[in-house]
Amino acid sequence: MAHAHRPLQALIFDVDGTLAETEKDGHRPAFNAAFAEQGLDWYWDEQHYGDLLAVAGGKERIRHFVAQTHSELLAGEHFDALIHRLHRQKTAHYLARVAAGSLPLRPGVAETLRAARSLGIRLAIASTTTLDNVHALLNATLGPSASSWFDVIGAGDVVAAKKPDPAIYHWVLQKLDAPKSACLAIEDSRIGLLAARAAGLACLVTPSAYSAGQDFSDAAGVIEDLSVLSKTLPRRQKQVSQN
Ligand code: XBP
Ligand code: MG
Repeated sequence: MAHAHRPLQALIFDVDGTLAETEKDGHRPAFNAAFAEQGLDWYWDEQHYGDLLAVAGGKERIRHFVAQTHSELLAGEHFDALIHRLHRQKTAHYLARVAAGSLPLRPGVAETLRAARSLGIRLAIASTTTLDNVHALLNATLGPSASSWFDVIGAGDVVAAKKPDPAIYHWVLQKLDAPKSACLAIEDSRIGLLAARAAGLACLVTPSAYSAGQDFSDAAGVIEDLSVLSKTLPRRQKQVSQN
């Protein structure tokens, strides 16, 4: 049975891969710089990093890598402290890259955000990455007030389980206080799509460099970039999800 059509009230954006291509030249080199700083000879090349993206969350990703390649370290007394130290350093390197302006927004992102604001469609973020990273990216690409465009920013460790777990979407939906059927999630990856769908949201996918070719059969639509969305937003505002 088709559900009632509701006007679109809110867009909920993923960050990495969706707003900007942050993984290959942002997060990946930041992890490598942190490894080097700790005197570790670990290095994630572009291809290997693509495989590691199956695990969302930087700390979780490092842990997964260690389990695969240096499992003897896992039981070490100081292992958790090492993960946290590495991740703190990684975040500092990532923030420096963002502040340097090396990570531009993907096509159509700024236009979509502006179109939504002028139509009175609310904005939110549901990301796996660290909260500071989200603020820094918005600040560097859209100006110092851009974080305030978003009614809710859900990020990082605010929930215990990362995507594909729907926890971050549940958290954002609760704060947004809008019916799910009036919200649209925007993701670039299969794990993001799974998280949004498991929270009961319609999800539009804009595949990124690493996620191209993944299975998006459960998406409300697949678009090359958000330029299309910025143009169709007025129409979508009248007619949202059919699921
Ligand atoms: C993308 C991720 C993140 C980043 C690393 O999240 O999987 O883990 O690669 O971020 P999303 P942290 O697509 O949901 O924005 O190191 O800060 O965890
Ligand atoms: Mg993503």
